[in-house]
Amino acid sequence: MKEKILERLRAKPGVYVSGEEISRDLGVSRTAIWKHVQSLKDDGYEIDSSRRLGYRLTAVPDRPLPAEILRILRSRVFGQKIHHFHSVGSTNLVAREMAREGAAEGTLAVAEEQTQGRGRLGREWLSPAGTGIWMSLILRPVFPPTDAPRLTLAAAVAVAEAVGEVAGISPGIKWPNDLLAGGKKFCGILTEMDAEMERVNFVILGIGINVNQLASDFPEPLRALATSLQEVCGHRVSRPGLVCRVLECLEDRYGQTVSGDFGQVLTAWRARSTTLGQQVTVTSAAGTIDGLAEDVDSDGSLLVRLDSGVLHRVMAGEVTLRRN
Ligand code: BTX
Repeated sequence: MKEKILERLRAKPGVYVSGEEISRDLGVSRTAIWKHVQSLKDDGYEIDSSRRLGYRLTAVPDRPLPAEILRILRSRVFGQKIHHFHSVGSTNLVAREMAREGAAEGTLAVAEEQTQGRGRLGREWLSPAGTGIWMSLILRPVFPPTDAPRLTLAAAVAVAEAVGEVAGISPGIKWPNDLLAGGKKFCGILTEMDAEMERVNFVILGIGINVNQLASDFPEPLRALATSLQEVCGHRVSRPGLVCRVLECLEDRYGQTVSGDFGQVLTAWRARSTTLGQQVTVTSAAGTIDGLAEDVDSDGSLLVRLDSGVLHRVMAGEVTLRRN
């Protein structure tokens, strides 16, 4: 009903629509309409109310609300079902619960704010209210668990493409999951899997994008490392618009990944990589290695040519560029 009322107001932007007319057309009481309008105002819609004239929509919030996303989303499956939260611990945890309860592939959890946003290896992901995109997508790929790292690469490519279109910048990808602009990180991807030996039950693809923060919004230690799209492109970026484009690009790249066309994803990933061809230090649970980041393999691992000439495969780790 709330969505239907919003559609009525949106059809006549800036013009009063009488409560009586909405009440008659939608078959609900005027009190019920008033309550839905209050709820829309809580979501950030600016609506003038007049006893005599009715309701008038004057501004739409830049929030990743289902109504704002679904009216422009052109995907087939991804994001067609959206759960929006004003504040949540972590969308990855919420999405995992939904997946366990049987939520369909493509279901999206998105939050205005995360109070316990997570990075890899238990690290923290700063997710303040109102400025970023903090979202998790449920995937149910039919492939062996060993293929799951491919999804991180596919997601990095998809987000880079979406950001490129929406913000007009050309982001780089730092292996395996950081998106960079101007040498600073604006997006991180956290891929978590629930699997048996041979079978993936589901994957939660968590994507965090700094969209409209200012440099001064980042706390001091992060300021040197992190940036936002607004900082890079010089203007605010529509969050619902970007969520849509990310979902659409993701659906395409995911399709390639699960249908034997991962080569196309790899080609796009290589073209955007800021890691390949660089002298790097890789730190992982197995220790630290130095060498040339030569390529990325079809399982998503990084191939590093050690100074000894041996080619070393890195499945997971932290890459820093070596300064000579
Ligand atoms: P990561 O482990 O590669 O990056 C985490 C590191 O990045 C932190 O230790 C910190 O140095 C830095 N960092 C923290 N917050 C930010 C930020 N907002 N911008 C730039 N740098 C930051 C990356 O992990 C994976 C992040 C995934 C986040 C999404 S948001 C939706 C979903 N829910 C959830 O809890 N996580 C994912």
